[in-house]
Amino acid sequence: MSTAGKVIKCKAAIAWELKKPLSIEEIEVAPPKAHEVRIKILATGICRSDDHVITGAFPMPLPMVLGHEAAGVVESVGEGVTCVKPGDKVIPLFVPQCGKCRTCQSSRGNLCSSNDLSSSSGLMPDGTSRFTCKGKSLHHFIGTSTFTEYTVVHENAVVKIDPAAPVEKICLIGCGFSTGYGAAMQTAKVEPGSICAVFGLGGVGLSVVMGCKAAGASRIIGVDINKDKFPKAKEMGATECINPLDFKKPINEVLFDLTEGGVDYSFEVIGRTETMMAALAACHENMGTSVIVGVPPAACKITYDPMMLFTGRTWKGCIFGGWKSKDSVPKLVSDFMRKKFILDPLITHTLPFDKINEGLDLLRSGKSVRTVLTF
Ligand code: COD
Ligand code: ZN
Ligand code: ZN
Repeated sequence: MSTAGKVIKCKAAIAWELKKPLSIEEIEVAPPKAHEVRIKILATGICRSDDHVITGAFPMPLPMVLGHEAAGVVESVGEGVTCVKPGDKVIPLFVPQCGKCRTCQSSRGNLCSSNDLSSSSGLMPDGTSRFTCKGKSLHHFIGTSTFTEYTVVHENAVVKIDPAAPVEKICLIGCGFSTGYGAAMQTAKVEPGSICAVFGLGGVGLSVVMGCKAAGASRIIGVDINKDKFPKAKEMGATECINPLDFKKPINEVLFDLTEGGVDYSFEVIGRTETMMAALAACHENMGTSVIVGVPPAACKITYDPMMLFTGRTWKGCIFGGWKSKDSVPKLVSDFMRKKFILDPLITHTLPFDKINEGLDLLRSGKSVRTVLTF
């Protein structure tokens, strides 16, 4: 019996309060309105940003259905939707692509103005929610909400992918992998022969390493205070790894010496102001570019000597690797299917959806790179 046009009752993980485990409960998911799409989620990764909402570091209105890195299949579509149809395999996009705003119209940017990252309203673009639980309305998370068996997204925030793609792997293209890989390939546009340094070798940092390698970098220096991260980083393409705790000198000076004048590209993939500064200082004073990938802690400021930039360094940041989401996600999935890159080393744990709190604990303890939940 078709569920189209009807309310669907299903299981979802709800964040009712800060710093509490997510609660798995039955929710009601309303049918998609015009230009919206209801998706049956098949696999979702747990990303650091989901946990940032639970800890309060990424302030969002609660209660909320978190999750934003997923793959699924279209269950039904609202009036006027032409980009996908029921049965299509899709990835929800937390950075949408409306195709009409100033950013979408430019060839340079990717942060479509219809995103809900900046506004954090926790609602669909029309200002309402499609989720209820026990008579209470639940918020959506950055236009996606994937910690649920069914979700509703705007048509600008979903894209069709290869039906043969394995959902439990390519769900990472919805956030973590693309964020890191794109920082190197799309934002920095690393050139063949470049010397790169990657600060932070978590899942996103490893994806930066893969991007540097795919771009043909000659040296990829991994930097992490946890040496247990080194073997995997080397497996993914790091040519050498260093631990700042092993040196008396600041790590930017160590990198300066190792590269006779600084790296061509550095990436901060930790989310700390000290390492953002060190990554900038570690790049060549004239030709170096430093990219901020780690989310900066709220309300933190950096004071720096403008001479650092005056001599020619470039300092930039990116969201979702700088990729225009609708244009790039299907291509990244095709690249994965053609074995241009691998995702297996990033997926250390696969758990059933019910064990989501276990997955969050693995993330907090540093035991996992990525946990993927299957439904
Ligand atoms: N020096 C060197 N390494 C350090 C230091 C330090 N001072 N402190 C911590 N580290 C290492 C840790 O040992 C760890 O290996 C690594 O840094 C951080 O890794 P994780 O596993 O905590 O983080 P990731 O790889 O999952 O990445 C998360 C980011 C920290 C990059 C986080 O900010 C993020 O997810 N950014 C994505 C940006 C984005 O676009 N977000 C929007 C939607 S998610
Ligand atoms: Zn994420
Ligand atoms: Zn747009």
